[in-house]
Amino acid sequence: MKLSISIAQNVPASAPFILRGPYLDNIKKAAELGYDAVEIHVRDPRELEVEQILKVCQKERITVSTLGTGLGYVEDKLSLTHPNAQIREKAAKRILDHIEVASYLGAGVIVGSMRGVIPDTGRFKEYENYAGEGLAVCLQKAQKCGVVLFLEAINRYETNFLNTAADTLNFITRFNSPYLKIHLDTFHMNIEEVDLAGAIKSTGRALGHIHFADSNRFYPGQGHLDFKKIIATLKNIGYKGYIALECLPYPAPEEAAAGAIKYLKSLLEEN
Ligand code: LER
Ligand code: MN
Repeated sequence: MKLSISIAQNVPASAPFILRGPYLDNIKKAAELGYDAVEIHVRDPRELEVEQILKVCQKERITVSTLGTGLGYVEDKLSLTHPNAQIREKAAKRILDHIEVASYLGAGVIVGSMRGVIPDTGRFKEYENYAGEGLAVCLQKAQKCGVVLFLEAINRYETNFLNTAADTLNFITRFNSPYLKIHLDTFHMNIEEVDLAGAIKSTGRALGHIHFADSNRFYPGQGHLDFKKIIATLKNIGYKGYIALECLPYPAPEEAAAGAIKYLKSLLEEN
């Protein structure tokens, strides 16, 4: 399993991304620390210097595992379940832009917070269908571009839609596409799942991406999650995707980046 680290530019301290600042500098830093890949979080992917990123990645022998779309929700309030159809359309258009850029970078695209929150639970099905329609549009382009979409299960304090592995598994079956996979995040799982290992096992081959953060969203080893067991379970289901570190930058970005890889490499070797 390969290790990826989240990088972002101009985000608040409370955002769960480790390395912050210019993307090119952080790609170099991630490579120096021994990461196989970076996960780029960007509000609008058209702002990325794609050629420069590819050049640095090639030179540093590192890849871009994934593009995160969530800043489009946090900063621009775009979502696939917004009551306003024009905003739903803009959200899908933003994800399409991510897919376009991801196809150049050889990356996958995360749909996490961008699915939004269902505002009127009395009309849950209607809003669920809006998300389905938006995702279908994105999936069509993803298939054409050879980009895999990762739909993330997110805890109840951030959204009321797709909180668990079971919810997400159930939702994606309607698409029956190898280009739409489940994305788990150990921080959210710790809040939602009865049994973390059981939830991972239940996703099986449908699992495409996983975020690692400890129970407190600090880097793995700084809380009380059993990463030894989590890694053993991922191995057990034959997981071949990335483990991407999406954690708070505490005690400091570089310390978290270095501490996480040291801890996880030891567990990966021992398992
Ligand atoms: C995104 O990957 C995620 O996990 C959300 O909690 C972001 O706030
Ligand atoms: Mn996540």
